[in-house]
Amino acid sequence: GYVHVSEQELLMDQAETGLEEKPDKPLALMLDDDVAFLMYVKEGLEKAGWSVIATTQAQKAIEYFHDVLPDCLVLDLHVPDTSGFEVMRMLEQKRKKQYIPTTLISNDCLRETRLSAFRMGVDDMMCKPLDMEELVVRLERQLNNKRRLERLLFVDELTGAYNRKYMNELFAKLAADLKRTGEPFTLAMLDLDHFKQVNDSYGHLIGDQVLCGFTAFLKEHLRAGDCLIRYGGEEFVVLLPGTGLSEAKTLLTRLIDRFSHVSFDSSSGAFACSFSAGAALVDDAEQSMHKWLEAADHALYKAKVSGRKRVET
Ligand code: GH3
Ligand code: MG
Ligand code: MG
Ligand code: MG
Repeated sequence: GYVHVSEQELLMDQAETGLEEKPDKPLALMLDDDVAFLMYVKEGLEKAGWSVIATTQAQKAIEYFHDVLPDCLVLDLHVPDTSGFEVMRMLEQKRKKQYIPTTLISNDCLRETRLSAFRMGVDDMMCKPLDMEELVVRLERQLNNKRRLERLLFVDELTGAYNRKYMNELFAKLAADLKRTGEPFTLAMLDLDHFKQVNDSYGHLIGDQVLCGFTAFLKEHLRAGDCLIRYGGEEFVVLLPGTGLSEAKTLLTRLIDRFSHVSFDSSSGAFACSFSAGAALVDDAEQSMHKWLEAADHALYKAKVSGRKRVET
């Protein structure tokens, strides 16, 4: 089911992937020992629509970084007892896993400084006195690149649902939340019923349209914090934070019912599809994601053998 998506379509799709729905402002984490300068930049960025966490202490910057995971880092090269480089070194492991564009701001813009900065892996560098407008433009460019990269990494091309790579990341985060708060969440596996027959009767292109329509339907009906993942061909996983098993079952039953009213077009007339679901309660942070996927898959199997178009736990 490979479909070529043009650049234009990809841009249009941005509006529909959860990544872009995020209404909250982009977050910059800034370190500079010059308080007046720090405040000046913070205010400038905030005016341009950013949230800014600003600190004069390198140690604090590192703590905040782990707590909030900013969209970008703005580091002063010269801070007492340490340097922007040192902070980057300390965050190296984390920066390897996530793309957090880092801008270095320096008093000197000597060739040697610039070379070391870019050799260290900074993404951008600016000099003092700072051109505020230029910083904003540069950070926006970085943010766009970051969003674009995340889309390429985490979003399924055909449907616009998240992919398994994203599921791994999100599951780890939810498991960490569970460990901290003790609040379980639900993992459900959804599978279109007799989807092979859709392909066989109407062709693969119509099959693809059903997959896209199914995704659009689910996105419309899931709640803001819920996450939809295309797990495989016509199999989807939904992660439902803060949702227990009986609530999830109610939700999925309602979705199954509503989806039966969605109709798809084909050259031989309109048709409807159904899906089945299996849900598992994730209530033990020590267990691997694999175990919960297996549990949900087992429940899904029960739903299939007991007649489809239903949810089991
Ligand atoms: P069941 O109710 O038991 O789930 O039956 P099923 O026919 O849905 O299940 P089966 O696993 O036999 O078939 C899944 C089909 O999904 C087979 C495969 O060709 C189709 N499929 C997988 N990925 C895509 C895709 O990207 N596009 C299209 N059109 N079809 C796909
Ligand atoms: Mg300084
Ligand atoms: Mg199926
Ligand atoms: Mg299947």
